[in-house]
Amino acid sequence: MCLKALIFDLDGVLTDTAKYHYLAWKKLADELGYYFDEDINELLKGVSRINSFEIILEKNNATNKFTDLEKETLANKKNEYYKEMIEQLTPNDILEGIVPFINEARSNGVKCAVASISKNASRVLELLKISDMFDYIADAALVKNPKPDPEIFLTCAEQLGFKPSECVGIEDAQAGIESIHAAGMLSVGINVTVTSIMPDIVLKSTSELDFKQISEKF
Ligand code: B16
Ligand code: MG
Repeated sequence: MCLKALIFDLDGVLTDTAKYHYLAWKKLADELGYYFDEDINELLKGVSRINSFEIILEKNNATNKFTDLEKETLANKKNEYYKEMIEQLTPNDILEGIVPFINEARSNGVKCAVASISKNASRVLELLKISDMFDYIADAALVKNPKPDPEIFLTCAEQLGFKPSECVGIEDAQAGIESIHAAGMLSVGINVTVTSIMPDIVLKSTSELDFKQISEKF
């Protein structure tokens, strides 16, 4: 079996948008008088917007405080804060080692895709000026079952025309590693802090991404 595709998560793998997600949720939580800190933010990595808000409510014993419509309105408010913040992103915000790693993969005929459940993924990639490096970018709006379900990774493999066993998924979040394993792919974990399932390849940062090491692991 040889490696045909690399499927990247976005937030925490291609760039560090977690800090903007944190600041935007913090702003909303402060307005609502709710507690929110970096530890709770860790639990939101790779989790969809509405499920993230549910976690914040749960941590504040406020699960039944709002109707579904109110929850959606408040989560959208956080998204407006987030959208304003990410406009600061530039190619300097691409995480270390990502561009040479993708270039080496592409020059070896390996296809690349993005499997982010962020509905802002296209805008982020545009601001980083790396959209053209990917053969397929999943549309989060079409994903019915967010991570840890394998749907988004399976969709990427299918759209690229490869079997899951020919793909490697690269993730920074526990929910993402579970999603990759459920899809039947080899996983690379970047600084995964919450781990009930260990990634197949454990890295501390994107600067350790090594194309030869990953292809040899196949
Ligand atoms: P949005 P990923 C995820 O992106 C983030 O890790 C997570 O914190 C965020 O809640 C989610 O996207 C939804 O993002 O509100 O922009 O649609 O890690 O899958 O690239
Ligand atoms: Mg992520």
